[in-house]
Amino acid sequence: EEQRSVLLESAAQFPVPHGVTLSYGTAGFRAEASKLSSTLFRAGIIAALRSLKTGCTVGLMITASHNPVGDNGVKIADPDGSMMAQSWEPFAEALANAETPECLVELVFQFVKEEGITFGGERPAEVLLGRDTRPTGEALLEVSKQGIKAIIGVVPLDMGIVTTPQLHWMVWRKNKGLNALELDYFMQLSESFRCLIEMVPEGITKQNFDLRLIVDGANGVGGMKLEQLKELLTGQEIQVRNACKQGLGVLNERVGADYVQKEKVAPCGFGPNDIGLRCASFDGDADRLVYFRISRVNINSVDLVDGDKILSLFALFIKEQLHMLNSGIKDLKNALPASLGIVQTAYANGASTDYLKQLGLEVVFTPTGVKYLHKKAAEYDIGIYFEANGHGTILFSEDFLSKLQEKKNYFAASSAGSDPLKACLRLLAVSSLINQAVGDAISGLLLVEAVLQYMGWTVQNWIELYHDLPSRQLKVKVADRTAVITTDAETQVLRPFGLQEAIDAETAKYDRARCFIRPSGTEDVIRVYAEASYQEAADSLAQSVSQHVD
Ligand code: NG1
Ligand code: ZN
Repeated sequence: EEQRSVLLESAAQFPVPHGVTLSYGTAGFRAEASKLSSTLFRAGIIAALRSLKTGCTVGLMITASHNPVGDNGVKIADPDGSMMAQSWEPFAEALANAETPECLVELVFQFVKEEGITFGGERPAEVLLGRDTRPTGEALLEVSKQGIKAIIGVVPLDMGIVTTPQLHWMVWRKNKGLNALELDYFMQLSESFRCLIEMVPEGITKQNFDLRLIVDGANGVGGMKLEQLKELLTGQEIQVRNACKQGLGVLNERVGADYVQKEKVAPCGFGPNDIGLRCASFDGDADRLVYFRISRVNINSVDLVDGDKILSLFALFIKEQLHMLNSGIKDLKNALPASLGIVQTAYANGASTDYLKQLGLEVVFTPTGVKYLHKKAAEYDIGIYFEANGHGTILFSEDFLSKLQEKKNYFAASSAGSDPLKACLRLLAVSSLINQAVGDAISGLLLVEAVLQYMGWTVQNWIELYHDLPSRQLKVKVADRTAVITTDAETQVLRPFGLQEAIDAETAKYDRARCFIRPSGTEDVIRVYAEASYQEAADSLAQSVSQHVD
């Protein structure tokens, strides 16, 4: 009864705005910030209930990632640091859209009953809150706290301004009973990075490996944090631009990974003086990373190194370490076989998929959205997943990590300095450098740098791994995006009837072409993707398919 009145009273303070229906999409709830108070209050409730249900710490991150500064949003992290279980999304959506405090209370009580959740149990329940640098973040965070506190027995813990991956990492660590402060994050990253750099083969460090790297922080939280972490790194020359300094530049405005990847142009603050240098770009909450190089041919455009190529670099390195680990082992019982899986979406450039398959790797596809990729990657001993837009990471199974640890001890005792030992150490360092909870631009960047040094590669070498097929992405505004239903990892349209046949007919007009459409999970649009052997073909295929969608 007390619970009921607390909820009624606090919910009344945050009425839902008229005419706004929210869905918990690929990235949680997202909208124009002024419309989000009731949503953030309710997200607080959802997170609190999730914590009660799981008996663990969960996370609530306030960000709209690469979207304009006027937008904001919220997503909930589960105890293992991954996205909130999909089975809770319908409840989250219903709660966010409940029109009155009474409806809200009914929904909560009904759900709590179904899920067998008890209020104010003995287990301490806690929600870690974080936000990006958006000016609306602080007020929205306060509102979320109200929502959390409206559930008796749950406490909010404000982690302040953090990157999305930092918050997910903190949740994951906390539930493992490990130190989970920002400093712990920085220490873990810098130490594992140092370990990888120390094991770069002799000859390479002595060569003229160009240590210079320029990073575009998207005027967001990532650049700010990298500036701090940089102080702990040795032998790395990182220059951060668009680092979110007061009054200098707007978040995500003509900067950031999304802009660079989609427009294939240099972000603000980069110019002719940077020609030939290795550059990288984060998105607004630092969970996406792309690399690029200012084009020598056309100063306004860039040679892009997207998520697919980062994935390929990582896959190559991991494969090589696994090979090294098992090569020269005479006694089979000392071998450590590992399943290695590569996870992509339909947006992956076809040339990257061909390349990975040529390496003999197992490549699988899931629908767009981190939650799908992450889940699939977790099925392997080592699963590497990336979206073309630069979101991805490498997951190591607990079981494989403990075997690796055993091997390391064994080799350290029997064959110090051997290749298998080095491979063990490198793989262990990668597993602690790369974020196990979610894609992380900062840790991804350090791994790229370490692998490039290990290979002794320039950006040019990396770019030449394979040549991207020309592609085009368009979006079409439609009255109801849910009218489009897809299957087969979003590569085939089921509804409306006849649309897939039309896409097939258009695609057949071009050589080596591929095309698919899907409803966006974050915007009210249908996205169209086309790929072909030359740019004009990709453009015109995307164009004509867009007309069928309209
Ligand atoms: P939607 O709007 O569902 O396409 C976009 C990205 C996803 C993912 C989410 C979350 C593309 C084509 N889509 O989703 O990959 O990153 O945002 O931020 O880039
Ligand atoms: Zn993001």
